[in-house]
Amino acid sequence: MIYRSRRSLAVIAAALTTALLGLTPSVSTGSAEAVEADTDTAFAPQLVTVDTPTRADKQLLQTLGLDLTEHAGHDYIEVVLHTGSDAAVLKESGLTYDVRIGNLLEREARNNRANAAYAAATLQSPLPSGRDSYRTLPDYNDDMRQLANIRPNIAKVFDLPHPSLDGKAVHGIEIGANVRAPEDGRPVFLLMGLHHAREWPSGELAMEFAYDLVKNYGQDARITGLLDKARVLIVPVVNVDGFDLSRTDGGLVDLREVDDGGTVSILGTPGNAYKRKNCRVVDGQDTPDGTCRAFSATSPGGFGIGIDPNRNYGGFWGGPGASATFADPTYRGAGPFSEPETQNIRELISSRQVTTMISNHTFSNLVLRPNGVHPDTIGPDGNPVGNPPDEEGMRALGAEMTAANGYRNIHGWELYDTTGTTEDWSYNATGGFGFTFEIGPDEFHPPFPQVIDEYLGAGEYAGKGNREAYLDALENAVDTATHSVIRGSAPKGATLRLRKQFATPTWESSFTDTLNTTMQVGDNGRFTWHINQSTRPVVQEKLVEITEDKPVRSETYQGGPTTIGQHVDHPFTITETGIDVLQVDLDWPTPDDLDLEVYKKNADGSLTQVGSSGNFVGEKERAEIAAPATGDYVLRVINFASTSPTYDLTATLFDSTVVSSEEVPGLIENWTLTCEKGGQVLQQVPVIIDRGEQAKIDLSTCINRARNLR
Ligand code: 0X9
Ligand code: ZN
Repeated sequence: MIYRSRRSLAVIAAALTTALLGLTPSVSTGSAEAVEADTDTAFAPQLVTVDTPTRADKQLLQTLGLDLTEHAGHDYIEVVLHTGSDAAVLKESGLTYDVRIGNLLEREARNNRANAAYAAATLQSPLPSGRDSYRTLPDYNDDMRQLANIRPNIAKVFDLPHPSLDGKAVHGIEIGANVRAPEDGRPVFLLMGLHHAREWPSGELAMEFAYDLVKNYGQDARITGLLDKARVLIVPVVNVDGFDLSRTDGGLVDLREVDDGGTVSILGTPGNAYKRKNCRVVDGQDTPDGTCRAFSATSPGGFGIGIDPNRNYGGFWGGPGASATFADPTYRGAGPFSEPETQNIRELISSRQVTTMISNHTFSNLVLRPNGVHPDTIGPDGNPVGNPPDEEGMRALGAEMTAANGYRNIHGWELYDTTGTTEDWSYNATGGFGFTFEIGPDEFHPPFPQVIDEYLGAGEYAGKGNREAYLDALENAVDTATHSVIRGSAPKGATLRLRKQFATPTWESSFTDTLNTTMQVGDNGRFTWHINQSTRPVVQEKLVEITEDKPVRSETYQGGPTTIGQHVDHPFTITETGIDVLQVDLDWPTPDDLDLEVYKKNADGSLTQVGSSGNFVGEKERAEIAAPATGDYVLRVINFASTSPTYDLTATLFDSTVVSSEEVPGLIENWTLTCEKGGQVLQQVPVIIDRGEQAKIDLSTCINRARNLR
């Protein structure tokens, strides 16, 4: 699906509030006539997609004084129309646009109604926790404590090192067999939620996975086996300030629900339901606790305040796809890791051997893997960024996970360019595989039943869903083919430490990163330590390839008038093997609106969507399907809003040939392993190890010296 609706609805909520304040002198005494009269003429705030194929279009749009969202593609910009006069201004400009969400207020009110109805009708949901509604921040903290109380051998709560700017503690839960015993060299899987405040399901799914693991240890053989082999770290709420605001200081209330179909139409509360960022009010300054909530009352929806935690990580910080402007939704912050939220995750990952991690977000049904910028982008080292050296491995794991949740398995940059994201730092600094999950089809926090479906899977994914995808990721975390293992003998009770210090590149400079992890040697005097490779992906050698697409076959179909809302299917078959791209173009002469969807036909005749394009009024559509399999396809032309369209539909198969390639030489890096006893370093050795390798480490000097210590 095309991802475009990323602008905070909070802006809209706040604007609405202003508009509605005039309508609602007070809930109980408001004049019914006045309310109704105004409501009839009231403009429902909308989210629209404005077609801006040319620079001139973009510049024109920027002069109109409208609320442009930052989320824009090369040929469109999303805009919030707050009032009828906004809409009139846009219409008069001559720019064409497409209404994405016709009534934002009604949408939130509808969700609130659906949630209340579901919770009232449900005693126990099928989720591992049985919950039937979204958690609040205290709910998350209580749930983690409760899990640790119920099964203290399996679960333990930990504190992240930095409290939030508003002074709140940040907690996580560690789950594994014998979890309170000292570090014993098991690999770590990290699952996170709620970097972005409004993305509530991202925390719910992380927390449900915690319930699932804790409840099923000792019951379910697969989960028991995995928790014997690994430790799982779950931080369900990374951005505690933002989430708390979004969850409690926002939303819109449909008062017709409470006054029994009475006089008041709809009342919006000033709020932060769609806040994205953290609670930084002024760069570089902490503020008294509670400032964020107080301050946000004067800022539309809290939208302007804060730093985007998913642009503040150090890796390539300050590059494309992150804003340098404070009020922007993707504001990167004053410097790499300037925020407590990202410092917390940085220190967590730097102090453990996290071999696989997932950061949950909403929405778009995507599993995103590095890199965050297009491979052709010239990186800070002057070379094209290319694909990560582990492209194959991460793509394969992504494919496994998307077979479970039905999402699309793509690179981060295929959504849009980003820098300073969680996995672009963690993967390049540690080598541990990292993914962003964009959960759910089309809303930041949809009605709660959708959260259940996303976790347990629905339709053809029933019984799989993200639960299965997380288990796949956990399986990858323990798979020795995708990380490294060192083993040997060492003094019992000794502390082994792996340390690495290096310069992590930002877009324009670099900073010092330190990884420092430990384990304790058991009573048998042997150790097995599951670790990440010693050489960072970011400095590994790479092959930079310039490719050219050569058309192999092209078919054109012409279509005639259809009725609005109907579609025409064109069958298309691929017999050629090894095709790199199927490109489908849809063009038509009039400024109408046709959309395009591409399906692959399954053996049983059912269709699976493999591509779509539904962008702009009057703009031609293009869908690109990478590495299409042989078989039957359906090219569907949908009449979205056209009165008399004729169209040309062209399907072209391309082979990519490498026209030139250049080897960029790499570095080889080592871990420094120290063997420590009684606070003394008894031996220090460099460890050079690749992904998938296992090595025996000779620590006999440490053993001998430890003997002499006694
Ligand atoms: O923009 C983001 O931070 C993520 N989307 S969201 O709507 N949840 O805000 C996507 C990030 C994608 N890119 C990488 N993770 N590299
Ligand atoms: Zn997000």
